[in-house]
Formats: sequence, C-alpha cells, structure tokens
Amino acid sequence: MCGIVGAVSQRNIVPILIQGLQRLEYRGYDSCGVAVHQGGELRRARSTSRVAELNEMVAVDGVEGLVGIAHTRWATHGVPAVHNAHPHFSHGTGHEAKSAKAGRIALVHNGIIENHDELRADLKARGYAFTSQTDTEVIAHLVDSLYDGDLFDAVERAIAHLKGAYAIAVFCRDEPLRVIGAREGSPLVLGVGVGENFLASDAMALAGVTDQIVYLEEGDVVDLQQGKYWITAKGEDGAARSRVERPVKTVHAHSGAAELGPYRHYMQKEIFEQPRAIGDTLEGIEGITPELFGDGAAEVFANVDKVLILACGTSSYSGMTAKYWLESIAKIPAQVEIASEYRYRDSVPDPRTLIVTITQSGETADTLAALKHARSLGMTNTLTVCNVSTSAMVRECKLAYITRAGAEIGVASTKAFTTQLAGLFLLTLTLAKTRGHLSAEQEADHLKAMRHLPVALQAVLALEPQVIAWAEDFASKENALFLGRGLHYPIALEGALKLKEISYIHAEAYPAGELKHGPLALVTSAMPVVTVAPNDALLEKLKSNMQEVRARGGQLYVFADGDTRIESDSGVHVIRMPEHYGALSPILHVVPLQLLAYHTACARGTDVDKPRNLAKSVTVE
Ligand code: HGA
Repeated sequence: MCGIVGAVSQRNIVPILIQGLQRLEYRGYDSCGVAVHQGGELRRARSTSRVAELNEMVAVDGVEGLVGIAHTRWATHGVPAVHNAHPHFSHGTGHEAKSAKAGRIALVHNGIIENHDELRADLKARGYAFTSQTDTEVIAHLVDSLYDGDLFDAVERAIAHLKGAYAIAVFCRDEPLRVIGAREGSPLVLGVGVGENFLASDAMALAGVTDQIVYLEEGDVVDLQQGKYWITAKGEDGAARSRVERPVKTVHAHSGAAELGPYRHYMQKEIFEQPRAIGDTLEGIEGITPELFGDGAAEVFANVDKVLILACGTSSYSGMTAKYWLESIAKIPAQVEIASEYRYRDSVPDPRTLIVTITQSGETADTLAALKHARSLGMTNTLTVCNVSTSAMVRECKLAYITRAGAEIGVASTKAFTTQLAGLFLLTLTLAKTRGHLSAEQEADHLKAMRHLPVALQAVLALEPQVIAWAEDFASKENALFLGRGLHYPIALEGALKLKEISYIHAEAYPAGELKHGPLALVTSAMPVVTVAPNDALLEKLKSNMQEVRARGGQLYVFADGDTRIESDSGVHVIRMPEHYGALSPILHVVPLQLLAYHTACARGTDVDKPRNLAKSVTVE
C-alpha cells in the first residue's frame, strides 16, 4: 500500500526520502515520486518504475532540498501512471503568481477521500485545473484554496471538508521550511531528529535516521519545522482543535531490507523461517497464564463468555482455525467475521464478548474500523494477535499477543499466518484453563507439542523436492480445487488463497462434504484436487469424498499424515507428512501448501514477492 516519507532538515533530504521509500517498498506499489522545495519553487520527479529508477532520476535532474515529501503509490483512484503518481501539486486560480506551472502546494496521501467527486466539482467551478484522476489531487487544491499565508491553518481547515481516510504530508512554495502532516484512518508517525523532523507511514522507513517516534493519533495535525514541531488534536464532540503533547517513544525499527541469503524470493525465505518464527513466538512460555496477553487479562477473560474474531484475508483463515480450537478445547462459542463485512452490517452485540482482531501489520484499515465498530456497540474487551508491537491495533486493544515472525516482506503471508496460529492456540489454552477445561496433564501435553513445533516444521520443509515435482504439474493448469474437513478446511482455504495470489491460477477451497452440493460439477481429468488429509476423526469421510473425485476422473494431490493409510495410485498422488500432529496439525499442514503455491508461481514466472494488483499492509478500505 501507499507509503509516505517527509522531512524538514538542515541538509539535503532527498537521499533520506529515497531510502525511506525503499524501506516501504515491501508494502507493494505501482508508482513513486518525490517533491522538494528548491530555488523558491516546487520540484518533483515521478516514475511508474521502481524507487531505484526514481533515485537515478533525481540524481540526473539535480533534485535536492532541505524540505520534501515522497511517496510510493498503490492506486485506488486512477490508473497507475506518472500523471496520477504522487506528489500532487495544486494548479489553479491565479494564486501561482511566481510560477503558474509548478503550483503552490505539494501533497502526498495514503487513503481514500470518499467525497472527492463533490470536492472536485466545487474546486473546478472555482477555476482549479485537474491533471490526474486521483482523489488525492482534490486535497492539494483544497489546501491551496484555503491557504492564506499559514499552511498549518489551511490544512486544519481542509481536513474538516474531507470524508474518508487519509494520512497526508504537505508543503508549500511560500513557506520553505515547513511540512504539515495529518492523519485520520491511515497510519502516520512523526520522527523527531536533532534540528530536523520527519514523517513516515511506518517507523521502519526512518530506521537509521531517528529512533524517536511519535505515533500520531486519529485526527492529529502536526507542524514540522527544522528544530521544533507541534501537534493539534481534534476536539471531542465538536469542540475546537487544541495543542496536545504526544509521547515520544524510542523504537528500534528494523530497516526491513532483510537479506535474501540463499533464497530466490522473500516468500521462500519466509516459508523457511517458520521454525525460527514459531520458536521465537513461543519463547519463554513455561505455563499457560492470562498474563501472556498483557496486564489485566485475567479480569477480561473472566468477563467474557463468547469470542468474536475480526480479520481479513489470510488472518481470517487463522481466525477460522481458532474457532475450531476454541469451541472444541476451550468450550467457548466463537464466531469469525470478515472485518469489511462486520463493520457495515447490523449485528447483535453482547458486552460479554471477547473481540479478537488478527492482523499482521496492525494497520489493516478494515480490521481497525471493525474493532472501532465493535467498541461502539459496547464490546470493550478487546485483544489482538498482531506482528507489530508499535502498530495502531496494538495501541487500540486492551490485550495483545505479539507474534515474533519478524518483518514479512513477501506480499503473500506465510510466517505471519503460522505464528498467528501459535498465538491463537495459546489463547485457546488460556481460555480453556480459565474456564476449567484444561487439566494440568493436558496443559503439559499441549506445551510439549508446541515446543516440538520448530523441529516438526523443519521435517515438513524437507518435503520441498516432492512438492516441486507437483508444482510442475500445476504450472500448466488454470483451475484447482482444495478440500479439507474440520480444522483443515481453513487450511484448504489458505492453500487456495496462496495459489491464486501468486500464481494467478483460479483456486477454490471447499469443506470436502460440500463437494457433491455443487463443485463436483467442475471435476474433470484437467482439474487437480488438493486434499488435506490428516489422520483425524474425519479421515474416513474425507476418503469417501476423494472417491467421488476419482470416480469423475479428477486428479488427487493428497497431503496425508505419517499414519494415514492412503496410497499413491493412478490419479492419486500422495505426499506423506512425517508425523501426525494432533490439534496443532493446521500449523504443519499449511506449509506444503505454501510451498506448492510458491513453486507453481516460480514455474509460471510470476513476480512472487509482489503479485500483480496486491499490496502488503492494506491501509485503505
Ligand atoms: N487514493 C490514492 C491513494 C491510494 C492509497 O492510499 N493506496 O494505499 C490514490 O489512488 O492515489
């Protein structure tokens, strides 16, 4: 998703802006740009290529300055093209006495302005000329139209007209040493330096520049100058805006520019990091106690008797897996909702619900909005399973389980998913214990199985050569079906999602019992059917479903457990997992599905780490 970097300094900030963009590249983008205040004018460079090319452009064109903003764009409004790339300049109505061409206001934006049509019509009527199809350009013109010598004031007044979500960074030709930032619904941090200050979508963009970070809150506007900054917050219930102090935190952000090492792609590296990621996520856990989720967890858990999980994409599948665990092990009713649906539908709230949000980045716009919606309905017992301890989601929830997957660069989530599952299993055990459904012996057995996970994952990763052989078959297909039952139905969903995301093969997952209610009509000899077949209570039922596929000529690709008696045969391909993993089986069974998607995508030559049309932290609705 879009990334923002901005700076006011006493040195040329272009290298810092470019470096910041490079650190945000992993989020996914289709174009990029930078603008500076130079020689009394606004100057910019924009490209639909990589940030590396932008870097060459600014070097060739001699773009430099003490003040500037930069952006990686993931298009929501208007095609990916140079004229739609940010920064946008205001062009308009005679304000530009100095240079009609360059404009007066430069602005970058992350988010979506929902009333952009209305604002555009109004601004056009007042003489503003638009050069892009973006919703962003209206904000540049709007700020220009309200500018009366004080950019901070103009931005404060402009945001009062905006509906939707935004993080913006703005500077003005007529105030050379000032950048203004504002946020509502999209992330933005302030980096405090010595004699210089910065803005960024994520503290990671400022790694090595400053570790002094202020997390701006919803509705904040910040004024950055060389040696000072201040922030105003929106007033409650229509009260006027007022100055606020926000805590400055020392944040040791990783640069994110992790080395690939021996791997071809970040996704492959991240698949192979799972033993380490799970080990780190579970490190130091000696016993099951509410405090694993933060102070006050015991009280929260005592006050709930159902669970509502809110998440999107892959995280929703870890949530679905957790639902099976929560109901069977902790005996607590659990429901999973896609965040973007929940936030807009009428539902029946119950204050004795534990709201569990799951998000890798902690900045997922839909999940944050769903959390706020749940709270507005009176459900204030909130917990997140999240990979970024400094994220908005962790700050917003009462309780948190921070997974220690480390920075995930590949857009298709892998290690974030399995570490979420580990965190959710711990939550299950904790609720089971607090509700009297976990004996000391069961606790010890589960902990032993969890400690075994890194070793078990290593053994599963060793299956890679067998999966590569299957991937060669899959590379020529355009459709695939994935089947699972019970706990492994969400794993089938995740396997299908991985395949479609990165190889662009149309893949669908079904609970295997549903096959005869429709999808069986699709099965022919050209249809590979991937089956997740652990040796659990549903195995015999699953075997019948597999017969139904074979009887129609479908090609079965079965991931079976060590002790599952399913043999390879004509039209039945079997990869045998080294062991049977009991309740933790989903964490192991998803790994060969990740590898299958990865190697199929490689065989098809797609851009594995940056699949088309997709982005990492999904900070827009
Ligand atoms: N709506 C803007 C910004 C999009 C965005 O924030 N993506 O993550 C545009 O389309 O340019």
